[in-house]
Amino acid sequence: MNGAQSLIRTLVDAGVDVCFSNPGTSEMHFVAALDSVPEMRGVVGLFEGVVTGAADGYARMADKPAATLLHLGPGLGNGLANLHNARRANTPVVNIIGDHASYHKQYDAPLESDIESVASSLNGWVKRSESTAEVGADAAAAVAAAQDAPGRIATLILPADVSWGDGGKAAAPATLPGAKAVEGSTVQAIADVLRSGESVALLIGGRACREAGLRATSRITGATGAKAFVETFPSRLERGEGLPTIERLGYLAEQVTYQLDGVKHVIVAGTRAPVSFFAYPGKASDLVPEGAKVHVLAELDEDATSALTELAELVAAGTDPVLQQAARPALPTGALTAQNWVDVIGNLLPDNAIIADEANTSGVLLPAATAGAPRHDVLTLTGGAIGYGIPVATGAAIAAPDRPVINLQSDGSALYTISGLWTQAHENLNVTTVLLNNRAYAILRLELQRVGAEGSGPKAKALLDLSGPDMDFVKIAEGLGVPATRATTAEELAEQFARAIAEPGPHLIDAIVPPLF
Ligand SMILES: Cc1ncc(C[n+]2csc(CCOP(=O)(O)OP(=O)(O)O)c2C)c(N)n1
Repeated sequence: MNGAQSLIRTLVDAGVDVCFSNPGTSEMHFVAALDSVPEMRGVVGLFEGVVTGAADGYARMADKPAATLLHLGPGLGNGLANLHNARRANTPVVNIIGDHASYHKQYDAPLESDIESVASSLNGWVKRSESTAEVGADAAAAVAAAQDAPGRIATLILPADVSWGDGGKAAAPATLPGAKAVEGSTVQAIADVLRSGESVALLIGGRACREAGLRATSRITGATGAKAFVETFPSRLERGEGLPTIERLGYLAEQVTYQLDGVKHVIVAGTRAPVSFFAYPGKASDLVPEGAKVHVLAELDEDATSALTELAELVAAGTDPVLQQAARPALPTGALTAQNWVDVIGNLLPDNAIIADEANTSGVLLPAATAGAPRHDVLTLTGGAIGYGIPVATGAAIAAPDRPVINLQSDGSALYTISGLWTQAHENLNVTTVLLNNRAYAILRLELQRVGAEGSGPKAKALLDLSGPDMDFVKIAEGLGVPATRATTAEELAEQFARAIAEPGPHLIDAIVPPLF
């Protein structure tokens, strides 16, 4: 066995059997080794941001990491923004980064770069494999590091000679300790806070945004009168009919200030106390109401779901969760607006859908329109680095081939990683992209006002305008192999969306919507 074969064998034995790849010469032995370990599925992405975002979407749905295969420092650098989003989602990812053969590095050939420096910005686990005999053990350690609670980016740097050398040994998977349990005394202390009679807000995140955590949270609020919120950008939120509907904390600081008005205690479980997404002149960065105390029920690496369930037993024994009833908006009519396009989605969302939400400003009314739709998962932009939607939808569709994936996708963000559509076509994935084409960086028009940037004029406006030429996403999608149609009215969107979800394979609908700002 050569090093590459031992690496892939070890990954597969540890359950990592999908590798999103954009390889180069230094990774050719890894590419060749795919044929000797048939259990590993290689999926090509045409830009590294697609590769890394797909690995994020995959792991959010599969609850286990995918591998990425990237080409030296520049390949990793191209993939960095979506690895950043994965890091903020606490998604486990195993990066395999090819490097020059060890004896070649001294020559400072054109692709020579400081891979460790690029990788270290991800605050995860980084290792360079020093010998062929060690690659298997390094790979097992990488998978374990990626899955160490709450999940992180593990990067294994693989020199070409280590990869092609003989004497590779596959390693057995490491045992994973799982999330740490919260001390009983902590749960007791939080129960006392809830019984204090003062106003309490419970903020949940991470794994607690799935059914068990949501049910416990609903019981707690029902029994104690506490408010509850889901963190602003959850990595995966389960919602819809039959689940408790817990409001998300807003994106704008003003919304959060309103949501937490009068609160004296903020309890966090699997997330952190709220902060403003950006600083604004004269406005607070810390969004915990003045004078309120923050109490940690569960840190990010602790089992927030079990802690919430134990807390519910203490303060809400005999109280059932409040479950969302089925409720869909009526099918609307007329030229597309911010309200009617979400109503179309709410009306037609298929059972058991996965929504990759990068609708940005066009999606402000989406949560209300889909609250009573059939049960679904929502994946959100955890790290604020745009261009995540198409890749994450791609990875989610590979993780969950039997579920319809709906990518609600703003135009500006789509263009960062638009080539991911080709991967969807190449793999024949069931992804329906509704492309919210507002021909603008609309959020930045709002932000331009909010940061108080005085005196902006036509030159500033021009930087935030995506019209002239107007982009034709039907042609772009078709050129990348994805069948596409254009909708300008709610009726057209409804007809095209119903058809797209009924047909296997990817589809894109270029939905022409007015910019909100
Ligand atoms: C990687 C990255 N680059 C740039 C930005 C800054 N940025 C934030 S929103 C935005 C424009 C978003 O436009 P679009 O996706 O069309 O959504 P809209 O605001 O129109 O709803 C940009 C460029 C970012 N967040 N991340």
